[in-house]
Formats: sequence, structure tokens, C-alpha cells
Amino acid sequence: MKRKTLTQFLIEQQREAGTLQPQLRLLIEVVARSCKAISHSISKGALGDVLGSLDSENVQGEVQKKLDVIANEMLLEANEWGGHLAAMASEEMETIHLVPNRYPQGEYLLLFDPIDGSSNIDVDLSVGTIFSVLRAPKRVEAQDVTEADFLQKGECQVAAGYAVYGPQTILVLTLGAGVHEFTLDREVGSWVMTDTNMMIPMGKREFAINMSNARQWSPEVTRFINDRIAGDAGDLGVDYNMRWTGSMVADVHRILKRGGVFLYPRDARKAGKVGKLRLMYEGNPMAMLIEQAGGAATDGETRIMIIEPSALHQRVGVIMGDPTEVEAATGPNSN
Ligand code: AHM
Ligand code: MG
Repeated sequence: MKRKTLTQFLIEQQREAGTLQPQLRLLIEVVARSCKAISHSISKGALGDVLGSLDSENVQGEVQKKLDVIANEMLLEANEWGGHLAAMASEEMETIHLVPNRYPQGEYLLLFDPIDGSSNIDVDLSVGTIFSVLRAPKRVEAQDVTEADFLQKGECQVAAGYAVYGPQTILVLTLGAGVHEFTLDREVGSWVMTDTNMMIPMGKREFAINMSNARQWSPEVTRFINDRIAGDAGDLGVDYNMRWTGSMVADVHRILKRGGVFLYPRDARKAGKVGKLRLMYEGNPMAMLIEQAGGAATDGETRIMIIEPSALHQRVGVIMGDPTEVEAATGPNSN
């Protein structure tokens, strides 16, 4: 069977389905090409002198890995000249990056986490890139996009996706009508469709959470996890399995493929800190993908996709995956 490439899929969407604007098609192609280059850099490891940390910290106060900065630069450089974007924002940059005046300005805004789970890089475990695409609000000529223009609800996303750099390099994408997976064929250099209209397998008994934060969880999350740890000796009467990779991309990808639930809930670690993950370039794009695949995604109370953002780097509690499990962890009002 001849498989479809990402380029063919996008052209079909543009030509036949009429659902894909040419600028958005270009944007996805460019992001996918950048992910290919990032994958190449990651795979060089110590031979490419890309492992380890820099002396710098990002806006979140986290030490930057060399590859955080390399991947950030790759995405910026690849995306600024094509005419499809007005501005970009990233986990690794304090504020937004405007497309320089010498290039045409496009209709879209791109947000990304260049390397998600970057503490995994140095120990050769999976990491990923997450991206979210919004429409730039229409502006009068020469007025620049501002940070406030990025503060749109997850529901406003026109596309979202991630790449996983694992045993295979995979790109998972939604344009708002289903979730599709492409695997990088390194010999040919193209993304080849390997799964389409992906749906989360329901009723699977597997959860993902960092147990070392247990003392800071809410009573609902504590009860949910305790029930599952009790397994067949407890009220549920069945055993559960647990996985935690340290990379949200890898954990969420596993849930898309084989079911279960992912939790990085709000916790009581620091006053005013509502979780670890970031809404705009982690919570929102993953919530869009999960919902498109039949799942649910909440912060514990509110559906992530309808949270009104107040800051570019704001954090959010995340509980996503099989809707029955999400409801069991949060109560029925959170969707
Ligand atoms: P990062 O974007 O700085 O790498 O942080 C996000 C990552 C997620 O991918 C992952 O789920 C989580 O942080 C792991 O955190 P912890 O080390 O607390 O388990
Ligand atoms: Mg990250």
C-alpha cells in the first residue's frame, strides 16, 4: 500500500476539503521541517556537542538545556521569512518574537515549547516539540502584534500538534477535524502518514502522574490515585498500571495510542502556583488533540480549552485522557 505523505495530506485538505488556508498549510510544512531538523540535532547527542545545560535560565526560572535554545532558534529562523506568520511565542522567550519588517507579515500566530521534557535529553529518553496555532487579530497597517493578541482561549486554536523524538520520530497533528500521525522516513526525508482519525482507546487502566508530588495533591486527586493503587484489593476491584516518562509529549502520545489518563494537577507546592505545565503552549495544544481524539482535558474544574488566558507563560493544572477517568479524578462538573 502506498502511504500518504504529510505534503499530500495537506494539499488534499487545501484543494479537496477546502478547509486549509494556503498560509496555514505553509506554516504546518515549515514547523514539520523544523521538527525534522530538531530530530537530527537531538540524535547526534554527545557527538554533536548538543547535550548538557547552559548557564542561562528561561523566563520560568528553569535552567536551559543547550537543545532548548538550539531548537528554539531553529523554529524561529525557519518560520520568520515565509510570510505566514505575524509573530511567535515560546517557552524559552520572555516575550513575543515579531516577524522582522523586512519580511511579509502573515495571518497566524505560532506558540511552541521547542523541547518538552528536556531533562530527558541527556539520558537518551523521549522528548518532544509542542505547537499551537492561532489567528492574528486583524490590525491596521504597521501596527505590531502585542502579547495580548496571543491571549486567546484554546478553543480559538486553528491547529495544534507535537513531534515525539523517541525510537521513531513522529508528528501528530490536528487541523480541527481529527488527529493524524506521521512518521519520519529518514531515508527519504519525508513525513509519512501512519495513523489517521486517531481515537483514544477507552476503558484502559493506566495512569500517568509524578508520585513524588503526592503530599501536595488535592483530596480528589489523592482519592483517585489511592483507589487505583489499591487495585483489586480496593473498591475498584481491578488493578491499574502506572507510567511516567517525564515528558508530557511522550505520556500523552501513549494515551492517544493505548488509552488511560495523564495528570499534572494543580498542587500546593507554592502559593499562587497552579501546576507546572503552561497553558498556552502545553495545556491548550494537548487539550485540542486529546478532545479531537474523543478525550477530555480539564484543569480539575474547568475545561482547559475555555480558560481565559491572562499571561503568556501562565501555568495550568492538567488532567487529560479517557473522559471516564478524567471525570473520576475531578467530578462531573469539570467538562
Ligand atoms: P519542560 O517543558 O520544561 O520540559 O517541562 C514540562 C515537563 C513535561 O513534559 C512533563 O510532564 C513534566 O515537565 C515533568 O515534570 P516532573 O519533572 O516534575 O515530573
Ligand atoms: Mg518544555
